[in-house]
Amino acid sequence: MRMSNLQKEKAILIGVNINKWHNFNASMDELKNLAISCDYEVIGQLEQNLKEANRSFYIGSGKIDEIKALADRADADLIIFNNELTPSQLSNLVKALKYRVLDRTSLILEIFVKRAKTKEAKLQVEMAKLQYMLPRLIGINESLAQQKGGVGSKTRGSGEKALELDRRRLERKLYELNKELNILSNRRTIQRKKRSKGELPIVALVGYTNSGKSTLMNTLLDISGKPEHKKVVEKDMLFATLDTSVRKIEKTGYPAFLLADTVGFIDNLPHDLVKAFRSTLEEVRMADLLLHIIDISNPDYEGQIKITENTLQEIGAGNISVIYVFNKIDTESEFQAKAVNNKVFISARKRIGLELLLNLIYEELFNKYIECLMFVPYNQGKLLSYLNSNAYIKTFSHEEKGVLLDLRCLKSDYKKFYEFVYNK
Ligand SMILES: Nc1nc2c(ncn2[C@@H]2O[C@H](COP(=O)(O)OP(=O)(O)OP(=O)(O)O)[C@@H](O)[C@H]2O)c(=O)[nH]1
Ligand SMILES: [Mg+2]
Repeated sequence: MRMSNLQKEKAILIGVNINKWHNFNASMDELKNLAISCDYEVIGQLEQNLKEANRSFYIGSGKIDEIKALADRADADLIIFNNELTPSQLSNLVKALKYRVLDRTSLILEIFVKRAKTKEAKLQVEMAKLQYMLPRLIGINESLAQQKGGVGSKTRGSGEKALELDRRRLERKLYELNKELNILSNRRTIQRKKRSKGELPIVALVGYTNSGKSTLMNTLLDISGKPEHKKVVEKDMLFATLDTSVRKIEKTGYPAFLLADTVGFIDNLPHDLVKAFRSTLEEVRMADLLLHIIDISNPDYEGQIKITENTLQEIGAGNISVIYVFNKIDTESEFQAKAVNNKVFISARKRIGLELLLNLIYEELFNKYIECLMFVPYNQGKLLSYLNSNAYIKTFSHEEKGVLLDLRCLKSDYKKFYEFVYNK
């Protein structure tokens, strides 16, 4: 641990390229960005090509001395592996290297721990971390217990007992966290129900981390004249957003909709994390429409599209309609603002192509809608207030026996209230 907060901890990155994986270089670049996002200084990198991973160390055992020499020379604080290590690989590496070792998953978890702000996000992250750490802690403790006690020695029993206590304590903690999360998740469901009474359609921003979801949210908030404090955090950093924020987008002359900004996805997003974020990702599952944001300045954006699509499947949002938003066209001269079917090319930061995007959104959301005149008698107060909150009323006039409304409403409502439709 460094004395000063100003001095960053120094990390060495290790990558094992198994079977000439075509995406290896991109994934090492991403690991570097993850480390920087986690506030480490990357001071060295070591790679090895292998046909298959080494069972004890993941990397070939011959490389261990090389890593150690590199770390000693560079005065490193920790070593980060670009893959998930098994509990035994992790404990073997810690023993052999005598450095702190992180794998890709625990690095991502560490970023989430640092970034989580709301109580729910904090609990979700803690839970994911515990789930991931549980078998690994036990692996490390087990070897410690054996070292202390020695096989067949008298003290062996007490080591095992401590281990069992540890396991129980962690399991108990997991149980408590789960209970607390359920309470929060129920509260969120109630909030969502309240919101859905208003029946405003929900559009969710989804996509790879750093693709520009939050920037687009802020740009759309600006366009609809929302004050600064409604804005969300946008940053050139992986996993800038962890919490779902929902905002109302209202552009003059258009019906309102809700827009949800959510946590970004990444290759090999730890499974426990996806599970733990289930309730915050509920906003995505409940959405009427997804805006899949793609960063076209990233050389591997096609791979990122696939990863996002797979993750959407995994969280149960695979069947929702999607608009593919190719973002950051300002960075590549070959792209121009255009919309083709359900694809649109924009720049959220430079505000290029936003009208095209909005038109697509409105078309997708409101082609389920119909424009008509309705005449609602004064004794139908309930219907009037229903339409007030569920339809977009363009104009209305008070007549002798009721209100004449010029509106846009759901086609299903049109059918339901057909007897009140004025211009059949
Ligand atoms: N050049 C350019 N940069 C952009 C554009 N849109 C967003 N960015 C930049 O991309 C970086 C990431 O933007 P965010 O909006 O934070 O991305 P995000 O998808 O919300 O990221 P996470 O919350 O980490 O998942 C920021 O530095 C933005 O300024 C764009 O249209 N053009
Ligand atoms: Mg964001």
